[in-house]
Amino acid sequence: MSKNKQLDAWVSEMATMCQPDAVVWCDGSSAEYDRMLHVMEQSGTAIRLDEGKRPHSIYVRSDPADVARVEEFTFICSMSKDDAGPTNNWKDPAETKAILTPLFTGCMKGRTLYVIPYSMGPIGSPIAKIGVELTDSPYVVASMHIMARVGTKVLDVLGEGEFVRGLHSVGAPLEKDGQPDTPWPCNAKTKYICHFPETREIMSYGSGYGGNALLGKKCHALRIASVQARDEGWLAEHMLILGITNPEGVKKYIAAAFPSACGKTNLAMLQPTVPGWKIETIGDDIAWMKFGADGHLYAINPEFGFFGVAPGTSLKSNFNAMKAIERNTIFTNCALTPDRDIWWEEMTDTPPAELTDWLRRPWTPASGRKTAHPNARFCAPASQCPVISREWEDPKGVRIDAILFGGRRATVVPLVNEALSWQHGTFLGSIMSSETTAAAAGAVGALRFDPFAMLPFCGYHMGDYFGHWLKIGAKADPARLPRLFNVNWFRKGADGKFLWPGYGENSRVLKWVFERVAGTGKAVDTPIGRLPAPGSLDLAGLSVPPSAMDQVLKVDIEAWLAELPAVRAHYEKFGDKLPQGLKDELAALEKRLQGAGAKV
Ligand code: SAT
Ligand code: MN
Repeated sequence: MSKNKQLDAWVSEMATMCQPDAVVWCDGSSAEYDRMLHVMEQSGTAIRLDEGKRPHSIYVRSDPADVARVEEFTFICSMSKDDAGPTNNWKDPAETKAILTPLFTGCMKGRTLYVIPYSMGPIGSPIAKIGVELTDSPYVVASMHIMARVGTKVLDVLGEGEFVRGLHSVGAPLEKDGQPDTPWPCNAKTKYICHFPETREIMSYGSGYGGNALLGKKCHALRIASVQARDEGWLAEHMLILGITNPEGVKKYIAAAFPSACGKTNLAMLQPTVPGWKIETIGDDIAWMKFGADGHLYAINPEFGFFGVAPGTSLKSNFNAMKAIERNTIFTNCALTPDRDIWWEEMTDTPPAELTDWLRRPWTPASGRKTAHPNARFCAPASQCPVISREWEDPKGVRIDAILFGGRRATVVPLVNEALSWQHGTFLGSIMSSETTAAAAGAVGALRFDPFAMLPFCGYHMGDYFGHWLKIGAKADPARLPRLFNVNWFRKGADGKFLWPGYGENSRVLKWVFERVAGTGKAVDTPIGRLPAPGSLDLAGLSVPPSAMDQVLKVDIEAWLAELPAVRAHYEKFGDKLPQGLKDELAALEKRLQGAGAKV
């Protein structure tokens, strides 16, 4: 029970429909978290890791059919189909409820319904928003404890106020008394991740994994919040936030949009190779940005933890993440060592001699297959990151001076490119493309347009979303807006190898971005934007040969011209919702490229 009549009425209505054995209101205490771990151990969902090696941490393996977000079964159920736009699956809200009601009826039999009040953002921050997730999964309860601020303190702030309603079920009722549970209950046949933007509701059925089930994250903080942001004049974005301090002690904040599993967590925590510079983390996945009274954009990280991709994470690639996951962490779909610790590809140079893989099979380095699922995850409190910024919980947020857009592009897109204006930067964000990763079910490595890294997360018509970005720019003082950049760490040479070492060396690019914002960095104009002037990118001590640097920074006119038909086809999808400003930018780019092409 709460002080909020609407909340109480909704919980009792949902409980009547779902028919759980019990309803538990989560208080957010550490005793409650421990109870959830215990429940998971008892049911076979989790194995407690060795207390000496990985204190207070558990290891979970999901059903092999429930390992990633399911974009195919993710729906935006706006009143009008047009509002969902061409990049979302749309379903009529009434018809969807007619499909979901029978599925949810009795779906929690034999289980407990947990009521999780959560705040996305520091509790009481003017940028934060409150939601309530109802779930029958103890794994979700424990993960939400890490990923959001949860419990009674949220209800105290909520009072009689509005909240986002999220109903989640694994869709696996225990019909008969004493029916044994499976280690990872889910519904192998039916999954629906549905969003009702007008009524600020989420209904998620059949999956217990990540973004499908932790409703505060992608469903609320991006899909529903993007609609709220459109209506209220702010930005809800798939971006990390970092602080960067130069040797003189001047600190600036940068937000950066990259698709899932493209290195946001690594960039947010990177250890700079440039002497004297410092990077600190504010967030690794989501940024909510609002204008402050001074006309600048201020960002908060609405989350409380990291839900990061495990494989590839090592002391070399992300020292700070490895430190953050030393304790109090939930690991999913990694491999298990004989002494009850976890391992995944590239965690150490030499794999352990023996493991149990994520599919519970014995594994040795000779097995010839991966031991962790490529989308295996760690879920750890953000406060455990050694370089978490002092300001990360500042309710007013941090002032953003630069925004980066980046994808995985083996060709065409150079290491860094500064937009000529906010409109041009919006254009660069809108034509972002990236090779797909294991974060979503489906093919890996296929090139797709992923505007602003929001393709799976924008809760409304992407053409209107572009228009919203342009409006944000138009209403601001250009001198106070963040500068916009495009980056690409993933360009490859003719031999198929990465040209740029990435990781800590990306600090060289961040330094140039910092200096551009500070007014000291030099750039040259090219047809696609402003690239570092010769000598302005700090390459001291870097072992990349000059020929590779030329390639990584190359503006390949022919390749850009060859890309334009695909850009045009991408734009055609948005019909008359494509803002004129972006049509103008495309025409201007084409003209500049043709002019440059004619000169060579
Ligand atoms: O599964 S999540 O959506 O939380 C992770 C991701 O795809 O970014
Ligand atoms: Mn993400």
